Amino acid sequence: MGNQRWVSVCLLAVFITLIPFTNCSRAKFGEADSSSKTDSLNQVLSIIEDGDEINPERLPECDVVDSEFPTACLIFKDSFEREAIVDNEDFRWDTVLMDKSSNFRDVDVKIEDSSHLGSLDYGDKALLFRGREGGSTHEVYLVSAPFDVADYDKVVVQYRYVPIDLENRIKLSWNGWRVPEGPRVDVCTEDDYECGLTGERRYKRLRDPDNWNHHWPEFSPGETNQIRNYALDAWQMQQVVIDLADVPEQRRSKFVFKIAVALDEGYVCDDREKEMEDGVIVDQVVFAALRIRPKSDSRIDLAGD
Ligand SMILES: [Ca+2]
Ligand SMILES: [Ca+2]
Ligand SMILES: [Ca+2]
Ligand SMILES: [Ca+2]
Repeated sequence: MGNQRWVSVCLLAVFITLIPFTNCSRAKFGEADSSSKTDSLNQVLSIIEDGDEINPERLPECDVVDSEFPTACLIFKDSFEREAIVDNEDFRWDTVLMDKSSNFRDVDVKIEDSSHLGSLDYGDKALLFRGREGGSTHEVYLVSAPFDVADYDKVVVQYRYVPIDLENRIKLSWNGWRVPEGPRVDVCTEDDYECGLTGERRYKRLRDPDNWNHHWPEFSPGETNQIRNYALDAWQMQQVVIDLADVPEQRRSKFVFKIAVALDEGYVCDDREKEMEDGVIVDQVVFAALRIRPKSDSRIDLAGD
């Protein structure tokens, strides 16, 4: 891990040094604006080196990026300013499912507005994940659509969230595992069927950790946070950088992730007008791609010049 990181940083340094002196590289930049290239490059470095928060407004969209050089670009962002989380027109999300199938009683994720949630940073709506009061403990999954990221080296999933009184460890009902309460990011590493992206009773495979790599971002429990009654600075950022070298090649052209939230409780007495024993508010999901080295099919001739 440490070595790979150093190799990446060294390669990047070599390319930055060579770019002004290499004739062919100038041609490959085409008409792209040089200040946005520098900006994009700086973001690659600051994300990889420092875990800096991605500002999606500063990134070019990936489908208009044709640079073969290091870049950071935006695949999508979502601030949930609508009614339904997933609709047919939306290229971003595939589905929302519970670990015991869809529409499970009192376990849910819904788009709610600020009058129900409290202060929001991005628009007037956000996602609220909740569990159910009593002994049951569940996970809720927001599953992305497939994306072709084969031309990139890393992808980043980032979101803002408010943890509401979460606990360090809870025990999942379906398998008895102890997991931290709250959100994480899972990446599909098998075929569509194995990951539960197709087929009957897909939720059983969707929750199978043999088919998904789990990424656990740093965890903030928010003991003093309460729905409708938290400070604006209760909003935290979670960011997961996924090295595509860890994702099987056949999955890189249809990369799928899910935001999984584990919770053992929800509203007090399962009454949405009451406070929450546990909840997670999520907003401003950002999905970005990073290219650290040139595309393999168009390498710079480092020996030239
Ligand atoms: Ca929003
Ligand atoms: Ca429960
Ligand atoms: Ca709690
Ligand atoms: Ca709890």
